Amino acid sequence: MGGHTFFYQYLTPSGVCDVGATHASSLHPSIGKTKKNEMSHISFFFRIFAKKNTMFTKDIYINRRNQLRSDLKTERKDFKSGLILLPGNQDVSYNYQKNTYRFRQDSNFLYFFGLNKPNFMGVLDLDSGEDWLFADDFDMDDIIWMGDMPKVSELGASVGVIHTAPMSELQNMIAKAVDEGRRVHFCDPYRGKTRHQISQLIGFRYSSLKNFASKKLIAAIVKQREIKADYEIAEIEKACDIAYEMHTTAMKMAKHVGTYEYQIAGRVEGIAMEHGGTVSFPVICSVNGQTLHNHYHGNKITEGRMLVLDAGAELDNCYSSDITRTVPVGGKFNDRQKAIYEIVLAANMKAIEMCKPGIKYRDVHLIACLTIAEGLKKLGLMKGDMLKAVEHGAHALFFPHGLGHVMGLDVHDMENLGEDFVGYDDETKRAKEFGTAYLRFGKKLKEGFVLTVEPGCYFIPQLIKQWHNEHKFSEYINYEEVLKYLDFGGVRIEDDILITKDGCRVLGKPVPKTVADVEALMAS
Ligand SMILES: [Mn+2]
Repeated sequence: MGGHTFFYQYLTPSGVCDVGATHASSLHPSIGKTKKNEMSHISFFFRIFAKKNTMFTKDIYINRRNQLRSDLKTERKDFKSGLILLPGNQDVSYNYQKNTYRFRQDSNFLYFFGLNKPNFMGVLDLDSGEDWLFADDFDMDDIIWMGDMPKVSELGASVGVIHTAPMSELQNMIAKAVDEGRRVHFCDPYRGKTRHQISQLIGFRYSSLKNFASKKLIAAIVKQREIKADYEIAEIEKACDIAYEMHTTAMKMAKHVGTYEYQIAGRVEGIAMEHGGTVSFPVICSVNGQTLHNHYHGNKITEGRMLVLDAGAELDNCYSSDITRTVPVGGKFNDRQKAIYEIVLAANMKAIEMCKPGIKYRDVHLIACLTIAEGLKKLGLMKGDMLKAVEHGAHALFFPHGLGHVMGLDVHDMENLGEDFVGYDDETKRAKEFGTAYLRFGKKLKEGFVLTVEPGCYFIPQLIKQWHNEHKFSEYINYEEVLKYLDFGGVRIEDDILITKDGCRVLGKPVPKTVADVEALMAS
């Protein structure tokens, strides 16, 4: 295996000729339908097997850049002049320099410049209104190892950028701007290489760079990216349909006692890759679902356990999905499993029912918490006034995370810009209580938001024992009963939804989630 092998897949053999075709597929009639059960098999297969495309038409990128520039220029005095720096990602080494991880483009760069290749830098000039792309053309060595790449000028033209130049000239442009007293605006980078690159270019110290990052730029980007256009929703829905295949395949495999988790995880990841992309985050596949992000896949699945699979697809253009299902190993829920599962399912469905523009997602989260608490009270695991229990955070023993997050080009969309800039605003501040403090997104919903709804119920032995020893919330928690569930594991049920004009709809082909539907699929 050569060091450059991973690179091949990012070079479209037809180069820029692919550009634009996606737009046609986005006109498919599945767009605009409001009920998930209207989703026909025909549209599902159309989306799954439609020709894969990497980019939108160049007008989309031109408009996105112009919108960002004009939003900032009209609303912000300090953006009347200067440069906006939008760095693309570089390759990252795995175990030695030339053996790199699969390349992942920066999502801001992808959103505004569309090119899914390493070593590009985008600049928006606020004074001249020009857009610039800086990158180096391939030399013969690059061509021998990695194949040909269209000229940077051709790639620029494919996304509506007329001004392109070698990377070395970026330094001159920045130096000139700094000399003229014009500001260079950027978002705080999350990768060391990019942090180093920007520090060098502007002349700030690496360690203090974040103090100079622009919060106003971040706010403007969030405002633009959080509302998904129809053609973006079509892409996200393709990713959801791939997740349908991943999850239903895993469910059928989980019927077979004695299978190893890694066999299921491997198949699931393979399905994502079969569709030209990859997984949107490392697969969570475990019979120890009480560990929220369990990436250990070495267990044999056994009767009496439940398998949590939290997995989604990322398309070749990086739009993603994120779905979770929990199924009984062997294919039949026992009574105890069914009881806990039904509580989480009720929370999932009630939350989805509530989602519409104008409602705060934190309120939806709290209703999901209440649904879980009331269900557990019926089972004898909690006691007392459940409204007060949720207010005080007692439910967090069982549901210690947030209800969901926004999703798009990133599975946790724009999280690199800072979770609080994305999920909270002046009106809704992050809560401080254990559990609700982990809610990534709490602000008011708007039409065009895409987010996950993922309640769960977990029995984390260490946490239960700690709270029990401290007699924590003993007025709300019946520890004697809870201690009988230390061997249970956890249940999470997650769907991806789009906020519509007056409600919401679940994206993608519905993955079975009622007890009857899950058992029927596992028996098939
Ligand atoms: Mn999620």
